[in-house]
Amino acid sequence: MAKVLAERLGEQESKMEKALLEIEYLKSLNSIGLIFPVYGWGLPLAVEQWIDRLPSLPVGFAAQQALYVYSVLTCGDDIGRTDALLRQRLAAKGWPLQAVFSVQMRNTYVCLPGFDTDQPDLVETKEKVLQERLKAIAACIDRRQDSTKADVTPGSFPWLKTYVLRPLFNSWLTNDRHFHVDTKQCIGCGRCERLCPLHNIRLTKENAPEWMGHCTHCLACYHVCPKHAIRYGLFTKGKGQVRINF
Ligand SMILES: Cc1cc2nc3c(=O)[nH]c(=O)nc-3n(C[C@H](O)[C@H](O)[C@@H](O)COP(=O)(O)O)c2cc1C
Ligand code: SF4
Ligand code: SF4
Repeated sequence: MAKVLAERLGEQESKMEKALLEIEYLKSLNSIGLIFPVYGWGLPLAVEQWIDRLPSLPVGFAAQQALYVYSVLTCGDDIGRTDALLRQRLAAKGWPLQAVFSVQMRNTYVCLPGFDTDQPDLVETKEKVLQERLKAIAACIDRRQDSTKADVTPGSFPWLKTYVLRPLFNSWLTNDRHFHVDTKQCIGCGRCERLCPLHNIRLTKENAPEWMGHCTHCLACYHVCPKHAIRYGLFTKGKGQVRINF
């Protein structure tokens, strides 16, 4: 997603973990896009931590630089009030946020009853809509427009989801305590270990994954396993996987 948008806009793509922005570097930029998935109707833990490490902008800096900050939030269904959480977190650092867009993509969340990967026809529909939506978003960004309420999909009961359900979701489910591996299925290929963005998995002497307690719950390990051997408690029984190019 970030790559596609960067290409359309003629901008440079950078992974969040590598882009801890220094004030001096910011002086050379006039627009910054933050592109990340919505987890539990809010920001992924790793994104919250990244924002907290950003430099605080001096008063007047953003206006002086005419800095345009936008965000594209990817989701399976809806974002609740993630846009408000993001705006508030950036504002605490003196950062502006002129535009927030949400886009629906394939759903990766499978760890609760009733949540599963999308059926192929839904994936296809989402993909078609996405292409058109990206064109419209790129045009707005190109014109450095402010977004409107219509640019995000809060879904039903957004306040309840973000401010009541999200804290419960985070304290019970945003961790790796419930991950385990079906050792009869696991072939010890190490794909889960290599793909984990937080290096939170290591292979034991028996070549099975072991989780080390600092997880952002992206589920990349679950989806990338070629043997579908990774489980999250009992909730992933019979659930699908999305294809990950790796
Ligand atoms: C832990 C987790 C929580 C999620 N929470 C939401 C959510 O609150 N709303 C939503 O529409 N999609 C949710 N999703 C789905 C993803 O946002 C969506 O499939 C997509 O943005 C994933 O992108 P990624 O492959 O870059 O992680 C969640 C996915 C995960 C793994
Ligand atoms: S790959 Fe697995 S262990 Fe690593 S952060 Fe994502 S969910 Fe957690
Ligand atoms: S990706 Fe699957 S098969 Fe490979 S080591 Fe991890 S759990 Fe085992």
